[in-house]
Amino acid sequence: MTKVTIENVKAREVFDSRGNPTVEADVILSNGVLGRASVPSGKSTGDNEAVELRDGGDRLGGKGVLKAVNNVNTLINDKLKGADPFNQAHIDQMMIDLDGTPNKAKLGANAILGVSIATVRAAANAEGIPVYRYLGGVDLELPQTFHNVINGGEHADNGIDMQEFLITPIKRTTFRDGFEKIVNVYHQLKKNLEKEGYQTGLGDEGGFAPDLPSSEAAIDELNRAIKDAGYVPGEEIGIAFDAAASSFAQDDGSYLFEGKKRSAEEMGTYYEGLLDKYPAIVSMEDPFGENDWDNFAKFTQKNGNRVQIITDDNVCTNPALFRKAIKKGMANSFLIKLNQIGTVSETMEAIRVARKNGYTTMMSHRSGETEDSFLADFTVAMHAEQLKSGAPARGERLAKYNQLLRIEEELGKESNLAHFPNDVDFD
Ligand code: 2PG
Ligand code: MG
Repeated sequence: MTKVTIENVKAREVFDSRGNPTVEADVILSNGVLGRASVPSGKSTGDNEAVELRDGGDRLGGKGVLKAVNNVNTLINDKLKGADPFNQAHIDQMMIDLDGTPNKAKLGANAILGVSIATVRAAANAEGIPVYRYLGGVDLELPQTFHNVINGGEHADNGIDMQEFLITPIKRTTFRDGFEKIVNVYHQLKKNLEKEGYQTGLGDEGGFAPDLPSSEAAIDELNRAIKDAGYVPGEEIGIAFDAAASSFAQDDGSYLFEGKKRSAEEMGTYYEGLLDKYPAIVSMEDPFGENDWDNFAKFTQKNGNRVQIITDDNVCTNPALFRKAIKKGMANSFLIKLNQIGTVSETMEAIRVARKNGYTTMMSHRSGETEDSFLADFTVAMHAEQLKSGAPARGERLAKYNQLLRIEEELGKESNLAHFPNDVDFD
Protein backbone atom coordinates (compact mmCIF):
# COMPACT_ATOMS: atom_id res chain seq x y z
CA MET A 1 0.00 0.00 0.00
CA THR A 2 1.36 3.42 -0.86
CA LYS A 3 1.85 5.74 2.06
CA VAL A 4 -0.74 8.50 2.43
CA THR A 5 0.83 11.95 2.74
CA ILE A 6 -0.29 15.56 2.82
CA GLU A 7 -0.63 16.77 -0.75
CA ASN A 8 -1.87 20.30 -0.35
CA VAL A 9 -2.76 22.77 2.40
CA LYS A 10 -4.86 25.81 1.62
CA ALA A 11 -6.98 28.37 3.38
CA ARG A 12 -9.66 30.96 2.73
CA GLU A 13 -11.25 33.83 4.60
CA VAL A 14 -14.75 33.04 5.91
CA PHE A 15 -16.87 34.78 8.59
CA ASP A 16 -17.73 34.03 12.21
CA SER A 17 -20.88 34.47 14.31
CA ARG A 18 -20.11 38.16 14.95
CA GLY A 19 -19.66 38.81 11.24
CA ASN A 20 -15.87 39.04 11.58
CA PRO A 21 -13.43 37.40 9.17
CA THR A 22 -11.75 34.17 10.22
CA VAL A 23 -9.58 31.42 8.73
CA GLU A 24 -10.91 28.22 7.21
CA ALA A 25 -8.21 25.68 6.31
CA ASP A 26 -8.26 22.61 4.06
CA VAL A 27 -5.79 19.75 4.26
CA ILE A 28 -5.91 17.48 1.20
CA LEU A 29 -4.19 14.10 1.30
CA SER A 30 -2.48 12.19 -1.51
CA ASN A 31 -5.48 9.81 -1.67
CA GLY A 32 -7.82 12.76 -2.30
CA VAL A 33 -9.28 12.81 1.24
CA LEU A 34 -10.11 16.28 2.60
CA GLY A 35 -10.03 17.66 6.16
CA ARG A 36 -11.51 21.12 6.81
CA ALA A 37 -11.61 23.35 9.89
CA SER A 38 -12.47 26.93 10.81
CA VAL A 39 -11.12 28.94 13.72
CA PRO A 40 -13.07 30.75 16.47
CA SER A 41 -12.23 34.13 18.00
CA GLY A 42 -12.53 35.53 21.54
CA LYS A 43 -13.41 38.99 22.80
CA SER A 44 -12.32 38.89 26.45
CA THR A 45 -8.86 37.72 25.48
CA GLY A 46 -5.98 37.14 27.91
CA ASP A 47 -2.68 38.95 27.36
CA ASN A 48 -0.87 35.63 27.05
CA GLU A 49 -2.99 34.23 24.26
CA ALA A 50 -1.26 33.20 21.04
CA VAL A 51 -1.51 35.90 18.38
CA GLU A 52 -4.55 36.09 16.14
CA LEU A 53 -3.07 37.58 12.99
CA ARG A 54 -5.27 40.34 11.51
CA ASP A 55 -4.49 42.45 8.43
CA GLY A 56 -5.05 45.92 9.86
CA GLY A 57 -5.73 48.76 7.41
CA ASP A 58 -9.15 49.82 6.15
CA ARG A 59 -10.64 46.63 4.78
CA LEU A 60 -13.27 45.00 7.07
CA GLY A 61 -12.35 47.29 9.94
CA GLY A 62 -8.79 46.02 9.93
CA LYS A 63 -9.99 42.54 10.92
CA GLY A 64 -9.26 40.78 7.62
CA VAL A 65 -7.22 37.56 7.82
CA LEU A 66 -5.71 37.49 4.34
CA LYS A 67 -2.17 37.56 5.75
CA ALA A 68 -2.90 34.44 7.80
CA VAL A 69 -4.55 32.82 4.76
CA ASN A 70 -1.50 33.63 2.68
CA ASN A 71 0.79 32.10 5.32
CA VAL A 72 -1.16 28.85 5.05
CA ASN A 73 -1.11 28.88 1.26
CA THR A 74 2.61 29.55 0.97
CA LEU A 75 4.89 28.89 3.98
CA ILE A 76 2.80 26.21 5.74
CA ASN A 77 1.85 24.48 2.50
CA ASP A 78 5.51 24.29 1.41
CA LYS A 79 6.52 22.86 4.79
CA LEU A 80 3.78 20.24 5.20
CA LYS A 81 3.69 18.91 1.65
CA GLY A 82 4.64 15.21 1.79
CA ALA A 83 4.32 15.00 5.60
CA ASP A 84 2.61 12.14 7.46
CA PRO A 85 -0.93 13.30 8.44
CA PHE A 86 -1.14 10.63 11.16
CA ASN A 87 1.75 12.12 13.13
CA GLN A 88 -0.12 15.07 14.64
CA ALA A 89 2.61 16.00 17.13
CA HIS A 90 5.15 16.22 14.31
CA ILE A 91 2.83 18.28 12.09
CA ASP A 92 2.19 20.72 14.94
CA GLN A 93 5.88 20.90 15.85
CA MET A 94 6.84 21.67 12.23
CA MET A 95 4.45 24.64 12.27
CA ILE A 96 5.69 25.82 15.70
CA ASP A 97 9.30 25.70 14.41
CA LEU A 98 8.39 27.39 11.13
CA ASP A 99 6.77 30.20 13.10
CA GLY A 100 9.72 30.50 15.46
CA THR A 101 8.14 32.98 17.90
CA PRO A 102 6.94 32.15 21.45
CA ASN A 103 3.35 33.21 20.68
CA LYS A 104 2.84 32.30 17.00
CA ALA A 105 3.08 35.96 16.02
CA LYS A 106 4.72 35.34 12.65
CA LEU A 107 2.33 32.91 10.99
CA GLY A 108 -0.66 33.62 13.26
CA ALA A 109 -2.26 31.15 15.68
CA ASN A 110 -5.39 31.39 13.53
CA ALA A 111 -3.43 30.08 10.51
CA ILE A 112 -1.66 27.35 12.50
CA LEU A 113 -4.72 26.12 14.43
CA GLY A 114 -6.83 25.92 11.26
CA VAL A 115 -4.26 23.60 9.68
CA SER A 116 -3.71 21.65 12.92
CA ILE A 117 -7.42 20.80 13.24
CA ALA A 118 -7.87 20.22 9.50
CA THR A 119 -5.02 17.68 9.69
CA VAL A 120 -6.83 15.77 12.47
CA ARG A 121 -9.99 15.75 10.34
CA ALA A 122 -8.15 14.58 7.21
CA ALA A 123 -6.45 11.78 9.14
CA ALA A 124 -9.73 10.64 10.73
CA ASN A 125 -11.49 10.79 7.36
CA ALA A 126 -8.70 8.74 5.79
CA GLU A 127 -9.13 6.11 8.49
CA GLY A 128 -12.89 6.21 7.98
CA ILE A 129 -13.58 6.87 11.67
CA PRO A 130 -15.08 9.84 13.51
CA VAL A 131 -12.74 12.49 14.94
CA TYR A 132 -13.70 11.63 18.54
CA ARG A 133 -12.66 8.01 17.91
CA TYR A 134 -9.45 8.89 16.05
CA LEU A 135 -8.22 11.13 18.87
CA GLY A 136 -9.90 9.42 21.81
CA GLY A 137 -9.79 5.67 21.24
CA VAL A 138 -12.24 3.65 23.29
CA ASP A 139 -14.11 4.03 26.59
CA LEU A 140 -15.54 7.46 25.81
CA GLU A 141 -18.02 9.55 27.72
CA LEU A 142 -20.14 12.65 27.20
CA PRO A 143 -19.21 15.81 29.11
CA GLN A 144 -21.23 17.77 31.64
CA THR A 145 -22.20 20.92 29.75
CA PHE A 146 -22.38 24.51 31.04
CA HIS A 147 -24.74 26.85 29.20
CA ASN A 148 -24.36 30.60 29.24
CA VAL A 149 -28.00 31.74 29.31
CA ILE A 150 -27.55 35.33 30.52
CA ASN A 151 -24.81 37.29 28.74
CA GLY A 152 -23.15 40.37 30.20
CA GLY A 153 -19.72 42.03 30.28
CA GLU A 154 -18.08 42.36 26.88
CA HIS A 155 -20.54 39.89 25.32
CA ALA A 156 -23.63 42.07 25.59
CA ASP A 157 -24.75 45.70 25.41
CA ASN A 158 -26.34 45.69 28.85
CA GLY A 159 -25.12 47.03 32.17
CA ILE A 160 -24.21 43.68 33.79
CA ASP A 161 -20.51 43.64 34.73
CA MET A 162 -19.98 39.89 34.95
CA GLN A 163 -19.70 38.18 31.59
CA GLU A 164 -21.48 34.82 31.81
CA PHE A 165 -24.24 33.24 33.89
CA LEU A 166 -24.47 29.54 33.24
CA ILE A 167 -26.69 26.58 34.08
CA THR A 168 -25.58 22.95 34.13
CA PRO A 169 -27.41 19.65 34.49
CA ILE A 170 -26.37 17.83 37.65
CA LYS A 171 -28.82 14.96 37.77
CA ARG A 172 -29.36 13.31 34.41
CA THR A 173 -29.75 9.85 32.97
CA THR A 174 -28.17 10.63 29.60
CA PHE A 175 -26.59 13.60 27.84
CA ARG A 176 -29.88 14.15 26.00
CA ASP A 177 -31.83 14.10 29.26
CA GLY A 178 -29.57 16.80 30.74
CA PHE A 179 -29.73 18.91 27.58
CA GLU A 180 -33.54 18.75 27.49
CA LYS A 181 -33.65 20.06 31.07
CA ILE A 182 -31.40 22.98 30.04
CA VAL A 183 -33.68 23.75 27.08
CA ASN A 184 -36.68 23.80 29.42
CA VAL A 185 -34.98 26.23 31.81
CA TYR A 186 -33.85 28.41 28.87
CA HIS A 187 -37.44 28.81 27.64
CA GLN A 188 -38.71 29.38 31.18
CA LEU A 189 -36.10 32.11 31.65
CA LYS A 190 -37.32 33.86 28.51
CA LYS A 191 -40.93 33.75 29.77
CA ASN A 192 -39.90 35.15 33.16
CA LEU A 193 -37.85 37.98 31.63
CA GLU A 194 -40.72 38.90 29.30
CA LYS A 195 -43.13 38.97 32.22
CA GLU A 196 -40.80 41.28 34.13
CA GLY A 197 -40.60 43.63 31.16
CA TYR A 198 -36.98 42.93 30.13
CA GLN A 199 -35.70 42.69 26.58
CA THR A 200 -35.05 39.13 25.43
CA GLY A 201 -32.60 39.84 22.62
CA LEU A 202 -29.57 37.55 22.56
CA GLY A 203 -25.94 38.22 23.40
CA ASP A 204 -22.88 36.83 21.63
CA GLU A 205 -23.16 33.35 23.14
CA GLY A 206 -26.90 32.86 22.63
CA GLY A 207 -27.94 33.79 26.16
CA PHE A 208 -30.40 36.59 26.85
CA ALA A 209 -28.97 40.05 27.40
CA PRO A 210 -31.50 41.80 29.67
CA ASP A 211 -30.50 45.06 31.30
CA LEU A 212 -30.66 43.68 34.82
CA PRO A 213 -29.59 45.93 37.71
CA SER A 214 -26.74 43.69 38.92
CA SER A 215 -24.90 40.39 38.57
CA GLU A 216 -26.70 39.07 41.61
CA ALA A 217 -30.01 39.84 39.90
CA ALA A 218 -28.86 37.62 37.00
CA ILE A 219 -28.08 34.74 39.38
CA ASP A 220 -31.47 35.29 40.97
CA GLU A 221 -33.15 35.00 37.56
CA LEU A 222 -31.40 31.66 36.98
CA ASN A 223 -32.44 30.35 40.38
CA ARG A 224 -36.04 31.36 39.71
CA ALA A 225 -36.15 29.96 36.16
CA ILE A 226 -34.78 26.61 37.37
CA LYS A 227 -37.49 26.41 40.03
CA ASP A 228 -40.28 27.62 37.74
CA ALA A 229 -39.28 24.98 35.18
CA GLY A 230 -39.87 22.37 37.88
CA TYR A 231 -36.29 21.55 38.94
CA VAL A 232 -34.40 21.85 42.20
CA PRO A 233 -31.49 24.34 41.99
CA GLY A 234 -28.26 22.73 43.11
CA GLU A 235 -29.69 19.23 42.92
CA GLU A 236 -30.94 18.85 39.38
CA ILE A 237 -29.55 22.03 37.81
CA GLY A 238 -26.49 23.90 39.06
CA ILE A 239 -25.43 27.51 38.49
CA ALA A 240 -22.03 28.86 37.41
CA PHE A 241 -20.57 32.21 36.39
CA ASP A 242 -17.59 33.65 34.55
CA ALA A 243 -16.86 37.04 36.09
CA ALA A 244 -14.13 37.68 33.46
CA ALA A 245 -12.81 40.12 36.07
CA SER A 246 -9.98 41.37 33.82
CA SER A 247 -12.65 43.40 32.02
CA PHE A 248 -13.36 45.45 35.19
CA ALA A 249 -9.91 45.25 36.84
CA GLN A 250 -8.15 48.63 37.20
CA ASP A 251 -4.43 49.38 36.80
CA ASP A 252 -4.06 50.13 40.52
CA GLY A 253 -5.18 46.59 41.48
CA SER A 254 -8.74 47.58 42.37
CA TYR A 255 -11.96 46.58 40.62
CA LEU A 256 -14.56 48.97 39.20
CA PHE A 257 -17.56 46.75 39.80
CA GLU A 258 -21.20 47.85 39.65
CA GLY A 259 -20.31 51.50 39.81
CA LYS A 260 -18.03 51.22 42.85
CA LYS A 261 -14.28 50.97 43.22
CA ARG A 262 -13.56 47.85 45.29
CA SER A 263 -10.42 46.23 46.63
CA ALA A 264 -9.59 42.60 45.77
CA GLU A 265 -10.48 41.74 49.33
CA GLU A 266 -13.92 43.33 48.95
CA MET A 267 -14.45 41.37 45.73
CA GLY A 268 -13.54 38.18 47.61
CA THR A 269 -16.09 38.97 50.30
CA TYR A 270 -18.68 39.69 47.61
CA TYR A 271 -18.07 36.30 45.93
CA GLU A 272 -18.19 34.49 49.26
CA GLY A 273 -21.55 36.18 49.92
CA LEU A 274 -22.84 34.80 46.62
CA LEU A 275 -21.63 31.29 47.47
CA ASP A 276 -23.32 31.49 50.89
CA LYS A 277 -26.57 32.82 49.50
CA TYR A 278 -26.80 30.55 46.42
CA PRO A 279 -25.72 27.00 47.28
CA ALA A 280 -26.62 26.04 43.68
CA ILE A 281 -23.39 27.72 42.48
CA VAL A 282 -21.07 24.82 41.59
CA SER A 283 -18.44 26.64 39.55
CA MET A 284 -16.96 30.15 39.11
CA GLU A 285 -14.42 31.45 36.58
CA ASP A 286 -11.94 34.33 36.64
CA PRO A 287 -13.13 36.07 39.82
CA PHE A 288 -9.92 38.16 39.74
CA GLY A 289 -8.02 39.88 36.94
CA GLU A 290 -5.24 38.27 34.95
CA ASN A 291 -2.51 40.17 36.77
CA ASP A 292 -3.93 39.48 40.22
CA TRP A 293 -2.39 36.04 40.82
CA ASP A 294 -1.87 36.55 44.57
CA ASN A 295 -5.46 37.40 45.38
CA PHE A 296 -6.69 34.66 43.05
CA ALA A 297 -4.52 32.15 44.96
CA LYS A 298 -5.62 33.50 48.35
CA PHE A 299 -9.28 33.15 47.40
CA THR A 300 -8.65 29.58 46.20
CA GLN A 301 -6.99 28.58 49.49
CA LYS A 302 -10.05 29.81 51.34
CA ASN A 303 -12.85 28.62 49.08
CA GLY A 304 -11.41 25.92 46.82
CA ASN A 305 -12.91 23.17 48.94
CA ARG A 306 -16.48 24.30 48.38
CA VAL A 307 -16.65 25.36 44.75
CA GLN A 308 -14.87 24.77 41.44
CA ILE A 309 -12.69 27.82 40.71
CA ILE A 310 -11.60 28.06 37.08
CA THR A 311 -8.85 30.23 35.66
CA ASP A 312 -8.99 31.22 32.00
CA ASP A 313 -7.43 34.64 31.24
CA ASN A 314 -4.47 34.10 33.59
CA VAL A 315 -3.21 30.91 31.99
CA CYS A 316 -4.51 30.89 28.38
CA THR A 317 -4.25 27.10 27.80
CA ASN A 318 -0.49 27.47 28.08
CA PRO A 319 1.20 24.43 29.73
CA ALA A 320 3.98 26.63 31.17
CA LEU A 321 1.46 29.01 32.76
CA PHE A 322 -0.56 26.01 34.04
CA ARG A 323 2.57 24.84 35.88
CA LYS A 324 3.08 28.30 37.37
CA ALA A 325 -0.57 28.46 38.53
CA ILE A 326 -0.35 24.99 40.08
CA LYS A 327 2.81 25.97 41.99
CA LYS A 328 1.04 29.07 43.29
CA GLY A 329 -2.09 27.15 44.26
CA MET A 330 -4.22 29.30 41.99
CA ALA A 331 -7.67 27.90 41.08
CA ASN A 332 -8.57 24.21 41.05
CA SER A 333 -9.71 24.01 37.45
CA PHE A 334 -8.46 25.19 34.04
CA LEU A 335 -10.43 26.45 31.07
CA ILE A 336 -9.21 24.93 27.79
CA LYS A 337 -9.43 26.86 24.51
CA LEU A 338 -7.62 25.54 21.44
CA ASN A 339 -7.05 28.96 19.89
CA GLN A 340 -5.44 30.40 23.02
CA ILE A 341 -2.40 28.20 22.37
CA GLY A 342 -2.80 27.43 18.68
CA THR A 343 -2.25 23.68 18.09
CA VAL A 344 -4.09 20.48 18.95
CA SER A 345 -0.93 18.89 20.43
CA GLU A 346 -0.14 21.75 22.81
CA THR A 347 -3.77 21.81 23.96
CA MET A 348 -3.48 18.09 24.74
CA GLU A 349 -0.30 18.77 26.70
CA ALA A 350 -2.09 21.45 28.75
CA ILE A 351 -4.88 18.98 29.56
CA ARG A 352 -2.29 16.39 30.65
CA VAL A 353 -0.57 18.90 32.97
CA ALA A 354 -3.94 19.78 34.55
CA ARG A 355 -4.89 16.14 35.13
CA LYS A 356 -1.55 15.09 36.57
CA ASN A 357 -1.98 17.79 39.19
CA GLY A 358 -5.57 17.04 40.12
CA TYR A 359 -7.10 20.06 38.39
CA THR A 360 -10.42 19.61 36.58
CA THR A 361 -10.73 20.91 33.01
CA MET A 362 -13.53 22.66 31.17
CA MET A 363 -13.32 22.77 27.37
CA SER A 364 -14.58 26.04 25.94
CA HIS A 365 -15.88 27.68 22.80
CA ARG A 366 -15.10 31.35 22.05
CA SER A 367 -17.63 34.15 21.92
CA GLY A 368 -16.99 34.40 18.16
CA GLU A 369 -17.65 30.93 16.72
CA THR A 370 -18.32 29.18 13.43
CA GLU A 371 -20.44 26.20 12.42
CA ASP A 372 -17.39 23.96 12.94
CA SER A 373 -18.25 21.28 15.54
CA PHE A 374 -14.69 20.02 16.18
CA LEU A 375 -14.91 21.12 19.82
CA ALA A 376 -17.63 18.51 20.52
CA ASP A 377 -15.51 15.65 19.15
CA PHE A 378 -12.38 16.96 20.86
CA THR A 379 -14.14 17.17 24.24
CA VAL A 380 -15.35 13.56 24.01
CA ALA A 381 -11.94 12.40 22.76
CA MET A 382 -10.14 14.08 25.66
CA HIS A 383 -12.45 12.39 28.19
CA ALA A 384 -13.08 15.96 29.28
CA GLU A 385 -15.43 16.16 32.17
CA GLN A 386 -16.88 19.57 31.29
CA LEU A 387 -17.67 21.77 28.29
CA LYS A 388 -19.09 25.25 27.93
CA SER A 389 -20.41 26.16 24.50
CA GLY A 390 -23.05 28.79 25.09
CA ALA A 391 -26.83 28.73 25.30
CA PRO A 392 -28.97 26.13 23.54
CA ALA A 393 -29.58 28.74 20.81
CA ARG A 394 -27.82 30.18 17.72
CA GLY A 395 -26.52 27.84 15.04
CA GLU A 396 -22.82 28.10 15.93
CA ARG A 397 -23.55 27.04 19.55
CA LEU A 398 -25.98 24.28 18.54
CA ALA A 399 -23.43 22.90 16.07
CA LYS A 400 -21.50 21.58 19.08
CA TYR A 401 -24.46 20.35 21.14
CA ASN A 402 -26.17 18.67 18.19
CA GLN A 403 -22.90 16.90 17.41
CA LEU A 404 -22.79 15.67 21.04
CA LEU A 405 -26.32 14.28 20.60
CA ARG A 406 -25.11 12.41 17.50
CA ILE A 407 -22.03 11.14 19.31
CA GLU A 408 -24.15 9.90 22.22
CA GLU A 409 -26.35 8.02 19.74
CA GLU A 410 -23.29 6.49 18.06
CA LEU A 411 -21.61 5.49 21.32
CA GLY A 412 -24.80 3.94 22.66
CA LYS A 413 -24.14 2.00 25.83
CA GLU A 414 -20.40 2.68 25.66
CA SER A 415 -20.86 6.25 26.88
CA ASN A 416 -20.80 6.84 30.60
CA LEU A 417 -21.81 10.06 32.22
CA ALA A 418 -18.98 12.30 33.29
CA HIS A 419 -18.11 13.04 36.89
CA PHE A 420 -19.71 16.19 38.16
CA PRO A 421 -17.66 18.85 39.90
CA ASN A 422 -19.80 18.67 42.99
CA ASP A 423 -18.99 14.96 43.20
CA VAL A 424 -15.34 15.87 43.49
CA ASP A 425 -13.97 15.98 46.99
CA PHE A 426 -11.51 18.88 46.98
CA ASP A 427 -10.27 18.19 50.53
C1 2PG B 1 -14.49 33.23 28.15
C2 2PG B 1 -14.83 33.18 26.67
C3 2PG B 1 -15.77 32.12 26.25
P1 2PG B 1 -14.21 34.99 24.91
O1 2PG B 1 -14.12 34.29 28.67
O2 2PG B 1 -14.48 32.22 28.85
O3 2PG B 1 -17.01 32.14 26.86
O4 2PG B 1 -15.12 34.43 26.13
O5 2PG B 1 -14.25 33.97 23.84
O6 2PG B 1 -14.83 36.30 24.53
O7 2PG B 1 -12.83 35.16 25.47
MG1 MG C 1 -13.53 33.20 30.61
